[in-house]
Formats: sequence, C-alpha cells, structure tokens
Amino acid sequence: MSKELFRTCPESGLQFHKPAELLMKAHAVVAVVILLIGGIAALLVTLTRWPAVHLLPADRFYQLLTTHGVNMLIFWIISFEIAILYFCSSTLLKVRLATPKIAWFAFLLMLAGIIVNNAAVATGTASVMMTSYVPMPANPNFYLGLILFAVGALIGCFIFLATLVIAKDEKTYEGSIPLVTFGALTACIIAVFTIASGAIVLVPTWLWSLGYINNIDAAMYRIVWWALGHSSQQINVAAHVAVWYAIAAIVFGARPLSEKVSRTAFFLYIAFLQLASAHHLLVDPGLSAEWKIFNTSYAMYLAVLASMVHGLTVPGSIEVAQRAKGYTNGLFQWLRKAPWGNPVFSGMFISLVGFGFLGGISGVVMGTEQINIIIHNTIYVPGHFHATVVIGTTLAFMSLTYFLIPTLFRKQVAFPAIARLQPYFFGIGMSVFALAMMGAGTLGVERRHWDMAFTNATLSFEYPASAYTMMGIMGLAGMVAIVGGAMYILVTVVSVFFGKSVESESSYGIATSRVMRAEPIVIPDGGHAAAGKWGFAAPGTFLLAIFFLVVFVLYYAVNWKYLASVWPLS
Ligand code: HEM
Ligand SMILES: [Cu+2]
Repeated sequence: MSKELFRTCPESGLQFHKPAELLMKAHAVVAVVILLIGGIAALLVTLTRWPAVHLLPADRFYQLLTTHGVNMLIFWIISFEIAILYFCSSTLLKVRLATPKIAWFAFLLMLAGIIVNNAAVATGTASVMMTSYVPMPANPNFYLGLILFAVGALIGCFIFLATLVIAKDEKTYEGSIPLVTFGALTACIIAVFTIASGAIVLVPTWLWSLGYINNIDAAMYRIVWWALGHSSQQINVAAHVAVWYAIAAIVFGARPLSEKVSRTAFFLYIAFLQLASAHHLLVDPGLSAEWKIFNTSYAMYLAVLASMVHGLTVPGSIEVAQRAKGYTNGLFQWLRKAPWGNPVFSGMFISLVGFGFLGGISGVVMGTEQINIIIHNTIYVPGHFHATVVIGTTLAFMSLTYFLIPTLFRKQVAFPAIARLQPYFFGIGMSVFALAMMGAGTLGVERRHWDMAFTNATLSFEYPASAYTMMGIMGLAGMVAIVGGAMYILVTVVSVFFGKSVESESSYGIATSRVMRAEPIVIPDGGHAAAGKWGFAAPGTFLLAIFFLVVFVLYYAVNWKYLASVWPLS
C-alpha cells in the first residue's frame, strides 16, 4: 500500500485516500447541484399551494412536483449518502477504497440516471410524481433514469462493503468497526434491499412503458413500490443517525452512552423496517385489517423504538461530555453552553429535535391503522415527511457539510455569519412549514392538489377559513426555509469553488474526532464525578425524554378522541 495515496488532515487527524476523496467530492458536488434544482422546484410548488399566490397552472404544478420529489428524495439524498458511505469506510477506517475505477463508473451511471430522468420530466411527458403509480404512464426514460441511478448506487454499496473487507484484511482498525461506520453499514444493508425492490418494480414498469408488457397490476405495484419507497426512508434515517453520532463526536468528543445499545438499535432498523412499509397501504383494498394492524401498529414500533434509543443516547452522550467539561450547573447548563453558533452543532441538534418531535410523533399517529384515516392523503402527509427527510436527514447532511468543507475540501467556510444562521432559517422555517401542513391536513386539505378551492368543479366543497390560514402560514414558512436552503447552497458553492484554502486553522475549531477513529476517549473519572443529579448520568436528557413521551401520549390520545368525532355513529 503506497503511502503517498493518502493525506492526513491536520485539523481532524482524518486520513483520506486520495482517489476516494475525489469520489466523495464528486458525489457531494452533484448532490448540492441537485438540491438547487429541487429547491427551485420547491419554491414554485410552494407558491402554487399557497392559496393567495396560486402561481402555476395545473400541468406545470404536477411536472414540478415530480421534479421536486424525485430530485430531493432520491437524487439529492442518495448522492450525498454515497459520499457518506465512502467516508465512513475509507476515511474512518484509514483504508484504500476498493476499486476506485468501478466507483467512477458507478458515479457516471448515477449521473446519467439523473440526467435521463430529469430530461424526461422536463419534456412534460412524465409528470407522474415521485410514486409513479401505474397505470399512470410516464415517458420510458423516466423509469430508465431511475434504473441507471439505482444500479450506480448499488455498485456504490458493494464498493463500501468491499472496502470494509479490505480494512478487515489489512487490519487497519482494532476490535469492531466504529459506531458511525456501523450506522453506515446499516444504511448500506437496507439500501441493497431497497434497490432490489426497486429493480423488481421499476424494470417491469419500464418494459410496460415501452409496450413489451401489457399490464401491471396496480395493487401489486403499490406493495412492491413501497418496499422501495419506505425502506429508502430507513436508509436515510440510519444515515442521518450515523451523522448525529459523528457530529456529537466531532464537536464534543462525546462517546455513546452504551455502544451495545446503540448498535442493537441500528440492528432493529434492519430487522423491522420492511414490515412498516405496510403503513403506506392502510386504505388499499385486498389486504386484511389484521395484516395492516399487525404490521403497522405492532411491528413498526420496534423500528420506532430504535429511533427513540438514538434520540436519547445522542443528546445523552453530549450531556455527559459537557458535564465532564464542567458544565454541571442545574439540569440544562450543558445545553445552554453548547456551541449554538457552530452550524455543525446547531443544525444537528435542530435535526434531532425536529425529527423526533415533529417527524416521529406524527409518523406513529399516521401509522396507526385506525387514526390514519383522519389524515389519509391530506397535506398532513407531506407535513410529516418534510419533518423526517428535510429537518431530519437534509438538515443533518447540511450540518455535516460545514465539517466537510474544511476537512474534505480543505476550504474555509465562506460567509461564516450566513453559515451560522443557516440552520435556524432552514430548521425553524421547515418546522413551522411542516406544522402548518399538519394543521391544514387535520382540517382536511388534500395532498398534491393543484387547487384547494376546487374552482369550477362539478361537486364543490368549502373549507373553513382556518384551512386557508394554515396554507398561508405554510407558504410563508416555506419561503423562510427556501431562504435557508439558498443560504446553504451559497455558502457551500462559494466555499468549495471560490473559497480560501485552509492553511493550518479551520474556521470552526473542529475538535479531533476520536470516536470516528474508534479510539476510546478519556474523560476524567469516566465522566461519573461530573455527572448529574438523582443518580442519572444525563438527567437533563432524561427530563427531555419524559417531556417527549408526555407530548407523544397526549397527541396520540387526542387523535383517538378526534376520530370519534369525525365519524359520528348516531
Ligand atoms: C425549503 C425546502 C422545501 C419546501 C419549501 C418544500 C415544499 C414542498 C411542497 C409545497 C410540496 C407539495 C405538497 C403537496 O402539494 O402535496 C412538496 C412535496 C414534496 N417534497 Fe418538498 N419541500 C422542500 C424540501 C424538500 C426536501 C429537502 C425533500 C427531500 C429530501 C422534499 C421532498 C418532497 C417530496 C418527496 C414531496 C412529494 C412529491 C410528490 O407528492 O410526489 N422536499 N414539498
Ligand atoms: Cu414509510
């Protein structure tokens, strides 16, 4: 193994394999360009759903909704995830990336897929939206683009796995792989399952769109499509949870409270997520009520449990690390004294809280067979998933970017004042946006509807004025979030392409990450002397968790009560 193929980052101590580094950069740059395209579509779509503006005509609305959904949920997130997989294998394990040449081939396939798919949507002949349910037909290139992209991503997953094998062979680490890499491995395993399901559903659909197959069963399509659609969300969750752990380690030198518990929680994702796909089929005919209730109301909770474990151990480990540094006053001094001006931290923490409170609680409510019907197919649904994939995943990836700019790209973060505020604009804007959508959805406003007023419809329907207010708040908050997204793109693009290079100091004083290098951190006294109240190592986090549970139980109960009122039996 020739040494000049590696460089060591002076600030973080991370060791980059140069061919891997180039690949990570390429994937990250493509991801950000896609985010820009998805963001422009987000702006236009939001301005249309905002009743006072109602910008686009119907056909453009559905076309841009397709552009937005596919670019954001598939191309942006997965491109960034491939960069994360290469980082978590090659960089964290200090090993060469397996087969960089094939990795470039995979990159090109993904890029070709993005172009082919977007070109198909741009012609206006593939406005079938993200879910592309048959028998609604799209231009064959819509499916072909997705297939090319998926094959590229699948190759990327195998390169990640092969790199782990090389690291094990060459003994570049001791003991088991670090937790962050373990999280990435979880994401990778789920991705292989997801992409296989994608192939099973999209290849026949592509052949059908070309005329080689004359019928695809709509119900069967939905079952297999959601094996893809839901599982891919679990890739995102595993990946952004790994990013949370990484950032807790980077910023605080925090160590997970219990590695075993965290690893077990990752394993629960692999074991239970496929069953939870059933929550997308809750009103589908042909599936029994028992099947739906078992898979969503029982099996799903084991995957939810895993997220709650991570949601507890990440802030818990930060609290323990902060207390060890002397922030021991009261229950929350550790949190008040956290580096709120560092976007690596603030973005990650907003991501964690927003994902848990908004995404998590609404997800369980929606996933419960009985109360789902209150908000089924309303705008509550995008309210929920913007809390998970935007506040949870996207914001976590954004905060990681502020770490990668100095370490991977070797550039200073441009416009630090903007970077500092960015997570607040994006995170708070998105939170209000998602809550307003949930509010409007609870009042019945439909999802994916071009005109909530049903102008000139044969059967008219009047929403209460409050539904319009909610949609107005959604529009305004959406604009704040868009500004936050634009700030991110401005900072990253200017830093990476026009930024000053990093000499010896990084702009964010990023501490060396020991957990990511799988070495134990020595906190004086194991952190115990410094630790908390009432015999808890992390009492503040414990109190937050209790608060979470109370909110959770109340909201859940309110929905059952509400169900009784929307369905009067007398
Ligand atoms: C500032 C940021 C964003 C804004 C303002 C925004 C806004 C919207 C709006 C208004 C809709 C249409 C909802 C409907 O009519 O049913 C939508 C749909 C959607 N958004 Fe976003 N979004 C943003 C970011 C994102 C991101 C980062 C992702 C994914 C990572 C995402 C994924 C989706 C998906 C999958 C859909 C559904 C598309 C479909 O129905 O086929 N969005 N978004
Ligand atoms: Cu799902």
